Amino acid sequence: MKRSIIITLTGLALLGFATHASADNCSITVDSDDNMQFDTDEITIDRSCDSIELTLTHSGEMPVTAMGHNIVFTTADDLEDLAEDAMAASDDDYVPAGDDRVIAATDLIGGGESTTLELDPGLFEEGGDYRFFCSFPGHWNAMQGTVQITD
Ligand SMILES: [Cu+2]
Repeated sequence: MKRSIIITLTGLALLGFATHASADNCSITVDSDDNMQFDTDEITIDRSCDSIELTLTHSGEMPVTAMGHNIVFTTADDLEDLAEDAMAASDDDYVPAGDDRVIAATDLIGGGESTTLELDPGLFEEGGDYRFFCSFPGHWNAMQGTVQITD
């Protein structure tokens, strides 16, 4: 029963994307799973949006302590060092507090959970080279992607 409700909601969401293509640039959903994967390797930041509603879902079943996922935005240059340093920030859900290499980050979630971040597109400069990744220890190599900037 629960599954059929989820499928119905997904169908409505797809319908929404088809009929309101432009407005949906300001609302992004990325899924993650128990196989340490995001369902996309690219996130588009449309700078014409006042705000971007970024939702991360976790369609797996494993708890946050074993298969936690988040989305952290940073520059391509900072990605590797930040990802390494983030592993030590266990008290802050693996997002180092006050670290200016972190442009924005969602909460850390486990299986069956979701979280939404109101993202300011003005944080991303035109022509900048940005990446997103999961900062849970050991995940960044498999869970990362590029950021496309549009106006
Ligand atoms: Cu992860």
